[in-house]
Amino acid sequence: MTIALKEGYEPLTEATAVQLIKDLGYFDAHSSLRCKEIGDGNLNLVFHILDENDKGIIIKQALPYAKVVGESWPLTLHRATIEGNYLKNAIPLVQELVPQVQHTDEAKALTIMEDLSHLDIVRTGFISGKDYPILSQHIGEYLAKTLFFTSDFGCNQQVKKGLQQAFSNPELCKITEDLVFTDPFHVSETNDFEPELIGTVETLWEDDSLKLEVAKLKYKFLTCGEALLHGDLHTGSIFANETTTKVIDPEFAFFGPVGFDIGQFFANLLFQAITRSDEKKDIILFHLHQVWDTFIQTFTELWQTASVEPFTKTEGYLEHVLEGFFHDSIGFAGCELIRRTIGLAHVADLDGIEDSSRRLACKEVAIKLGRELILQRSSISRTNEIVHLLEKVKRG
Ligand code: SR1
Repeated sequence: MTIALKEGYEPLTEATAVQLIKDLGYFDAHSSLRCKEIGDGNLNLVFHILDENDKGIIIKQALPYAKVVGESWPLTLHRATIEGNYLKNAIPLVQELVPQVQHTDEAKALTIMEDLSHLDIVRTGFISGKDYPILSQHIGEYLAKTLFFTSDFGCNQQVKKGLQQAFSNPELCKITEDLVFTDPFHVSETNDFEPELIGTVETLWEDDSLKLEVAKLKYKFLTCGEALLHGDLHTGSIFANETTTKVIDPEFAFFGPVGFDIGQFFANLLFQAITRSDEKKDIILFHLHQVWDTFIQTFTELWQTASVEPFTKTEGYLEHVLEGFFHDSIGFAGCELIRRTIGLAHVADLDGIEDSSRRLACKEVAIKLGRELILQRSSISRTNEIVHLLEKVKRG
């Protein structure tokens, strides 16, 4: 199928990206620029442009289809506008944790932003054994601030309703509804797993108690507009080094359940906890505890100092809200573990393991841990219980 392109939209090439950036005046017309398309995500083109002095800039452009599948899966260009608006306007107090946006163009579906190539993609760094000591503190603060200030606890009711309209994102939500919550739990063309896993996968498909809990989580994702989510907060959406963290790619942003962003981050840490040797996984478990501790500490401070909701003064309400967020996070983490293992859009943490018996063993653990997290989410109240479950599942 050939996609009809909208007027004013043309997918960039390395040559036209250079011309565009010169036309916009970011570099001298006579500079000699180098440009490379570096997009390794599932959806977009990403051009990295450098001048003679290695001053760089990034152009990200949405394609009118999902790159991971091809033109047979058309996809709205409006996601570039959602991403630009999220980065520019919707995240008070986390400016230092996102890339600085220089320019957006709705018709061309592009966002021009600060060059982050001095940082690593966290997933890639983790796989190579690197650590980012401040990552979980930064992400805990990022989660608490973005989610608090766009929730009814920290955002004026009229403002929030307006933001909900501006961040209506039905096509991207549908991707998550299908790929995270529906397809992996049913026979579906989008599923993708090694034949050796069929026994474990069929057990999931036949597990009605699990399906009931996934249905509840999906319903929450569909209906619960608690706060403005990033919507795709895995470790491939985060750049970092020792001191700096930058969250990228918020094109899935919409008003949804707070636990979804937290759960996606939990799950993507857990892929590392599953695949690393015992000696090397402690730092990942530290991040698991630290992100939740920082989230509740920062969220609590904001609750006490920046609330717009009179009931936040009522004893027991904060604890009730945080407990709900935690249980949801655990359930959503379980869904993310399963979908990245047997659905569309896998993670390199698992797929990159060359030894096939180790790879399959890790995938079995990811599926089984995902199942346990979904089923047991309401009785888990601390992050170290997640670790205990992981150990139990690993023991078999
Ligand atoms: C068709 S898009 C597949 C996945 O890529 C994105 O990063 C999201 O995680 C989405 O589910």
